[in-house]
Amino acid sequence: MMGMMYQPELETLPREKLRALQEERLKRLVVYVYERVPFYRRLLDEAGVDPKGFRGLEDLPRIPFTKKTDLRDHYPFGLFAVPREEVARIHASSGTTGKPTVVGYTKNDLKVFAEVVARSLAAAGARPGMMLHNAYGYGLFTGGLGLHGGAEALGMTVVPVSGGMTERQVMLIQDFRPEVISCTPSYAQTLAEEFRKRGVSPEELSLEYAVLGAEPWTEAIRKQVDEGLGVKSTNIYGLSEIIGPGVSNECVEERQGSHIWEDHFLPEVVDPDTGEPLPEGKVGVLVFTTLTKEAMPLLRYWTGDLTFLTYEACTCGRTHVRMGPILGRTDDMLIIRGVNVYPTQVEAVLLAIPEVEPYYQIVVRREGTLDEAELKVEVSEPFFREIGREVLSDEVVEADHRLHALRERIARKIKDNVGVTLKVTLLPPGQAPRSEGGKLRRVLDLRK
Ligand code: ADP
Ligand code: K
Ligand code: ZN
Repeated sequence: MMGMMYQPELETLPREKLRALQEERLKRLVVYVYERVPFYRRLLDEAGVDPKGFRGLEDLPRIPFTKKTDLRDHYPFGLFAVPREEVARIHASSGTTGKPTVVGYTKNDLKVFAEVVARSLAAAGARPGMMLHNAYGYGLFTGGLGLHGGAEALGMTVVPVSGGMTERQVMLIQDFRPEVISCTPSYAQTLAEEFRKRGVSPEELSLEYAVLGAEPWTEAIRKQVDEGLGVKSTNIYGLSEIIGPGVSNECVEERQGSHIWEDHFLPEVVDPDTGEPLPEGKVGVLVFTTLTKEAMPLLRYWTGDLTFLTYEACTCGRTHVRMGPILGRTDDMLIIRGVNVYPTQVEAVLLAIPEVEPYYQIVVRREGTLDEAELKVEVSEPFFREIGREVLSDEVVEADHRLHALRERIARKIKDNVGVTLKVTLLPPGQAPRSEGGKLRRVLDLRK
């Protein structure tokens, strides 16, 4: 059975027509950014790409990649292609340093954002009139408002719960009886576990579909969520730089790869070392060119996400290419409960605290269904002497108000600046891992 599509003509466009549309939009885009964004004028000039003679898709590999560092170098609005007054909304996500990655949207960009999310929700099984329990975080993060706009465009009833406060979420799901939920896969696991603890069986729940993303997940997690909540869950993928969630979504019919909305986002998969485009099916770095963005269009944006593409026809009737699950990343970005975290951001916070040294380690574990992250950090020599203790065990820290206050202050500053809660462990000087010549493992990800 063929499910409902939000924009059926566009979603089933034959490959040649889709390609022609991409070709036309790409040529227009290259001229647009050349005229409006000094960074791209320089980049294209240096690469010897003349926008007037640009032949479209076949010339695409001649354009250098845009990377996250380019966004940082032009913080906050330096890559905008329109005057600030024409920017209708700003979002931001974690950058590689203390500064966030800032993105902007014109009115039309927001319309496109809502459309691609509406397509994604419909692909996930949602219908006009259904209720969406949206447990993605609202705020600068694109998740909450992104899903919200798409659900409204589709004609759903939106409950903007945002993240956290699990007790309340559980109550609202039972009282309001939503058919669809959107959140991170790990939070869906938490909710499933909470219902089980309360003796609420999946059959009693109104939920039918779950739209899960913002962090990597597996078929094992899918099975757990599907059984625990009594839903069919699909993957939603996206990143703020390209638009936010809704760059791609699995169709509920197949759940075999996520359809990338190719009329707006042109994907490539390239070799992580050489940058050469890879053939269909080969794992490499996912790269996107935004074909219709006005406020902050990007050429060949290096996502750092590792996956593959398949152009094989899908039984759902959509012609748009599918991407596999995200298999890893090329940089040191950690995703903790959906929040992007770079070790360098944590380091920037530590540098501003005189009682500690920037010797630290981040250990991430999966406790039950939730990510638990611990920050081990060394206190400074003078501070350690002042405290006059031999060890800094949990009991010692609890008993000494100076240690206790320091630990709280570090945790609060990290929460405020990085957006994630870390359990802080204080170490005496010299006890955090040091490099022994090779690359220092500042991050220990024990989740896999
Ligand atoms: P989002 O709001 O989509 O999480 P961010 O810009 O904060 O956007 O983070 C984007 C990054 O999050 C992606 O580059 C990717 O590493 C990760 N991500 C987003 N969605 C998924 C997903 N469905 N599966 C795996 N990783 C994802
Ligand atoms: K994320
Ligand atoms: Zn499909």
